[in-house]
Amino acid sequence: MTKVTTLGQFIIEKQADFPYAKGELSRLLRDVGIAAKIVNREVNKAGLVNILGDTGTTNVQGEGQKKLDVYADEQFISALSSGGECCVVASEEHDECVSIKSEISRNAKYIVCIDPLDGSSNTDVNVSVGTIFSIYRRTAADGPVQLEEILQEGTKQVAAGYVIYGSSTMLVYTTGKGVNGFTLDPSIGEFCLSHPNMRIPKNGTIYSINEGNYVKFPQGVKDYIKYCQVEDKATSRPFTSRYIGSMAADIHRTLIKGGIFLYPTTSSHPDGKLRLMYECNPMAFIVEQAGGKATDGSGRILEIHPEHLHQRTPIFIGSTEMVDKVEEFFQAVDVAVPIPVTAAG
Ligand code: P6P
Repeated sequence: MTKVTTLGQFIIEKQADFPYAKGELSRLLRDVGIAAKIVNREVNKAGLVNILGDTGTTNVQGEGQKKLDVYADEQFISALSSGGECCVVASEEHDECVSIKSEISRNAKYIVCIDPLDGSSNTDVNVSVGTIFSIYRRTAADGPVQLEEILQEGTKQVAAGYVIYGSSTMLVYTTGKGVNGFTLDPSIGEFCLSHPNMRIPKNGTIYSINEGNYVKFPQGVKDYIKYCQVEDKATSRPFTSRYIGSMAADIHRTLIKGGIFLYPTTSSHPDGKLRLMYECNPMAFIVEQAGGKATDGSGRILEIHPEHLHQRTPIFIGSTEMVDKVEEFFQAVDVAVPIPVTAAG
């Protein structure tokens, strides 16, 4: 009979890893898990909502049916507010930070950056979507949270994780002591430890990029894509191309099977498309903790100094040897800016 370890049990068992946290971080991770279960229930019904039509339907509170990403945002903020450990939330769904005003959160020490439902447009076609979150500790002892307390480098994260709402729902997180994955068992409503101590393979044969943007990529990235497609048995090429268009799903596959996920700058997104604070930093923390690498083409994602909340960055993330290889191509040609591509391509 294998021992079932729930997320709650695991968090408490690992609490000893945090000298200063008197259960605060444990309670915060518990709150994230609660919201993830609530969002999972609605994501799984998304198809039904589309069948029933999304106007005129109301939820149990008699509210109009909400867009899923707005719903997810509300659920995570609500769970974090009632848990009492979070003082401010920086969410993709809000231009400004959301201060948590609940009385129970008066002395809260933690800041949460979150993409409540990343890739939400994929719910229309039943493709996996995800929640991505990053947790920082306040740098000031008390008083109103200042923006610079939120704009901390990724190396300062105390925890990071993602939820993937797919064929099964999983929560994967790190607190800087390795990466662990939990699968939701709907029969008991608990996330159960299913992927202890996750490690990403040092090398891989899957590259993941939206090749529809090929003509807009920097030359070095184009060169790398062509490198992946050359036949060479010694390096198991040509590699396989896999792109889901949902970051949590593409990174989850990369973490488990090895490979590389790339979202470079393009002429339409000169700073990259993906957000630093609540997509790239948490994923970089997780992948580095699992033995992989995450770079913006010239340096560690985690060492980027954030200038503003919704800042974007290019990202090359995954198996170390594959990220090293794309950096070679990228730096050989594109250290500065994308090179305008002539019609000849
Ligand atoms: P594109 C989803 O919209 C998202 O933010 C990430 O989840 C995903 O990796 C990326 O954008 C997909 O972007 O331009 O390929 O559709």
